[in-house]
Amino acid sequence: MGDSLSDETLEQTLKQALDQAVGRLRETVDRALRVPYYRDSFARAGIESAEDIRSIADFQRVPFTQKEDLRLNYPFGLFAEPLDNIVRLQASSGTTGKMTVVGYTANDIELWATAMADALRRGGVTPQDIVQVGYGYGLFTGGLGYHYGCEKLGALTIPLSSGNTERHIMFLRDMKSTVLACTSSYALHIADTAAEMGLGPEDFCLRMGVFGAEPWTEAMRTMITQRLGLKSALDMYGLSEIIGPGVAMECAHINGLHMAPYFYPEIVDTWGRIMPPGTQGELVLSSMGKEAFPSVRYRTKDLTTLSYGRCACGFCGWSISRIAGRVDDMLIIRGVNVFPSQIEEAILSVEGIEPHYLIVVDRRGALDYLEVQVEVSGEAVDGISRLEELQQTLQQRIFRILGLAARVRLVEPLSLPRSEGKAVRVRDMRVFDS
Ligand code: DLL
Repeated sequence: MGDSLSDETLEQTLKQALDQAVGRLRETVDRALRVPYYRDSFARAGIESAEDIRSIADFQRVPFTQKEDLRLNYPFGLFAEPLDNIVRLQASSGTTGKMTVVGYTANDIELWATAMADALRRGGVTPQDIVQVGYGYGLFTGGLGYHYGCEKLGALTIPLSSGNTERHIMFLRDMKSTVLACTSSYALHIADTAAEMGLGPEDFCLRMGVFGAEPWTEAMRTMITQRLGLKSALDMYGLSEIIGPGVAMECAHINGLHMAPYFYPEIVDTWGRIMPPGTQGELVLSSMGKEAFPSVRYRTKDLTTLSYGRCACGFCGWSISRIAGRVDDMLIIRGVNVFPSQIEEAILSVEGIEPHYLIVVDRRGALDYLEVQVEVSGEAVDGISRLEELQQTLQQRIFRILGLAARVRLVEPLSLPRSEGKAVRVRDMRVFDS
């Protein structure tokens, strides 16, 4: 991060921040100790009371929490408040297993709205803005998380939710929305559908997009910015197990995603060892100040790097880089580690190919087989030689990035499924022995 403080001052600021964090993490541990499951697991690590946490090093002895712990304690086993004090439940879809449920007290809802409002304000959203929320409202934290944050900020908030793309476009035009909040893949779908309806940026008043809930690349940022005529497209990160959106967000200077002061970040390697700043690893998050569902060293499975510093926007604290992917998104194909974002990078570097793609992995005999299905742009459909050229170019780019041969299958425009929420980019048909 750009840092206008001298190294010495920064070091002092970091030391103060860590001292403060220890006190607040001690409170989190104290709260977690109300929960029998945490009490048992902490005891096994030799932590009997919050008084055992006197330094960050002490805190690093606290056992990690994983998604599996939430599942084992489904639905309310990790709540640190009686249900009487819980005013809201949210849940994360159970695409990879049983649903996980999280709870909020009235204070937690307030903290969440404050984190969201602060993040959006830093990104440049103002009370004069009209924010069109295209995240699903319901158990998913996206819709309601944005809703409360935008209202707290004083912006006019339109709870359109996801789906009904034509209505989204009508609202963009008629309500003159200035900010669009949704997943990056849905933003692109809105832009494409608008173009099919003969509408473009000149018909809208959009100036900003706040996208997140799924990984997206810099090239995708450029493409969405152009297609929707935005001045800025910022990245918002969060997860339901921690609170929802609002954990970290880019500011207008695009200088990493600044972490809200209610969360303490660590980066670890596969074995849970703490990694030094700047090294890519798995983000581990703990909450500071949350009541109903204290998060204690939660392993997010998200890959990023961490830095501490001051930004030109005035923020001073921890920032993470864009999420590179998830530990469990990583495909191992013929021994090579592949992240879908690397394939997206290759796709977006070829003109004439659209960022609508599906990665299909299968096994033929003993060998893994990688196919990338990708849509060509309308203009590129004419001419077999042009199509062959596109196919070869993309194959070469993928090979250059991954060192792996992929079969590229060009498909008709609009033939791959569109997503209104998180895009599904991978179909892994291999059967693994467990
Ligand atoms: O996706 C919360 C959210 C809503 C964030 C709206 C941003 C905007 P979950 O459904 O629990 O919560 O999914 C959390 O989504 O662990 C990441 O893998 C991924 N994710 C979220 N934001 C980003 C992002 C919401 N900006 C999981 N970049 C997380 C990359 C993201 N991945």
